[in-house]
Amino acid sequence: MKDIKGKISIVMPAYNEADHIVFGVEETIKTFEEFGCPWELIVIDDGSTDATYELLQGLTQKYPQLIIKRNSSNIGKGAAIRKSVHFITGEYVVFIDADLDLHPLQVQTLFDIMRLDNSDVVIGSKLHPNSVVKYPLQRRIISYAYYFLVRLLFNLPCHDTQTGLKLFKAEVARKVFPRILVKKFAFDLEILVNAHHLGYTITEAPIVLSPKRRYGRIGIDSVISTFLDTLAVFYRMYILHYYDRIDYYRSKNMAKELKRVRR
Ligand SMILES: Nc1nc2c(ncn2[C@@H]2O[C@H](COP(=O)(O)OP(=O)(O)OP(=O)(O)O)[C@@H](O)[C@H]2O)c(=O)[nH]1
Ligand SMILES: [Mg+2]
Repeated sequence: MKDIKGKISIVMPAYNEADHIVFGVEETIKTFEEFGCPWELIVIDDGSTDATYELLQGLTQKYPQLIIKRNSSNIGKGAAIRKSVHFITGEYVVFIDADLDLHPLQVQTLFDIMRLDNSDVVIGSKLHPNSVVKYPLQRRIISYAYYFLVRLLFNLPCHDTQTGLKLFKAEVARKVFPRILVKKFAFDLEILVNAHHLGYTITEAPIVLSPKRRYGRIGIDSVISTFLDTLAVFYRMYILHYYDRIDYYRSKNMAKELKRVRR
């Protein structure tokens, strides 16, 4: 990795990825070895019902820096990412999808942009003018519609919040991830809304996206839950001011819990 000093913690959420996980892990490791920087790879298997976990276990002997965490049941990508903050030990945090629709070589571009723009967060964006995105029309329409919704509701300095390749300075991740409440796909938005709210800078990077699956797995239920969760983030940010009073809410919950335990 050019001009970057410090360890990189790569967080790879995985759910029912038996077809892609071995290639995803090995290719990511190979890429970071070639970068020549210190790294750790944390794969979070989120209650997969296929062979994902067994395949991951098979890889741990070969790769000692590979850390596997497993949830006994599926808690959602957002909840899994939130959990990852407890395990990261690097100076930088990279999210990457296990299916490797976005090849890890592109992480170099994200680091270059972080350095040049002095950004705290750099996100891959399907809507960047230099991005190459081989995406079905239906997904493009959903992407644009979501961009307009986010633009209407939030004053974010980015267009596409949902791409599965993101780079954070670790101190930003440690500050922001524990604030996530969204368990499913709108967690990306919740992270960026909070990072922006806390004054961290966010820059977009071009990406090359080549989907492995002919038919995406994101169904109408995910679209609806993302829409509802997005409204919930808006409500918490601008009406409830939850994120500003997070410590107050947490201490209130703790007081309630103490009362319950003492009873
Ligand atoms: N931890 C966790 N990871 C998940 C969950 N659902 C999906 N993922 C992972 O999140 C990443 C993105 O999910 P995908 O299903 O590929 O979503 P997508 O890339 O938008 O859609 P596709 O076109 O189907 O690839 C992959 O690495 C998945 O394994 C989940 O419930 N929990
Ligand atoms: Mg994918």
